[in-house]
Amino acid sequence: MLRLAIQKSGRLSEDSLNLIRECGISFLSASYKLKTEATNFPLEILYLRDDDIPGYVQDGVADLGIVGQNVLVEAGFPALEVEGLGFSKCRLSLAVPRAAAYDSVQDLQGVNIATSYPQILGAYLMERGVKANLHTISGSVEIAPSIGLAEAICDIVSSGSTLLGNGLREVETVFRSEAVLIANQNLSAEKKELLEQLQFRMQAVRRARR
Ligand code: PRT
Ligand code: ZN
Repeated sequence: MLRLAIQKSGRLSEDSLNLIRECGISFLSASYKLKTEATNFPLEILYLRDDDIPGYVQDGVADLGIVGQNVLVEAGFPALEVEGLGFSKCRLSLAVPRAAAYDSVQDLQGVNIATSYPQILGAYLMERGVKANLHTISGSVEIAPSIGLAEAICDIVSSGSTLLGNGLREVETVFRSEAVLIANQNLSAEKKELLEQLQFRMQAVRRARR
């Protein structure tokens, strides 16, 4: 039996559940339950915080997971990725106050930047020879400049309306992300076979949607 970890409640949850259902896999889902077993495929679904999914799959507590590439790479396990799923597309971007002068990423030298993605942002800045002061905060990153915590931020953007609403302007795309299927790297032969069946169905669903 394969164990698949998906986000319990959030932006990935509905599309993750829909994808599994469209693969022809049936299961009962009650909102208070933290796991459920499929009735017509050897699959158990675990409902977790998205941040916990990469670590659980790395450790083999779950065999598979569906998570944003941003969370996967930030957690330090990019090698777990099996394939992109095409939903929850977004980008991790740097933004500064609308009126601030900005020409290039070099302008961030020595600047205080608030973010929930210190690993991805740190690597991006280091590649460009920029030394900034990263302040790691777990949420509401967009208010940091207006409360004097930082001169710039780096956060997830999709429509851009949150940046706009907080008087910020997007200046660099640091990372592009979508939901990805991830798998433990030491699956048994039987589990690998089941993963292949599942991937085959997922690819058929995606082809049919196009
Ligand atoms: O509770 P849990 O820890 O499981 O969930 P979470 O709150 O950490 O994550 P959640 O549900 O917000 O997002 C899950 C994943 O969805 C993210 O890791 C991304 O891969 C993806 N995703 C896609 C997004 C967005 N779009 C998005 N717009 N994640 C967050 N946002 C936020 C962003 O942080 C910002 O505050 O939405 C705001 C910006 O949106 P726009 O449309 O105003 O630009
Ligand atoms: Zn989270």
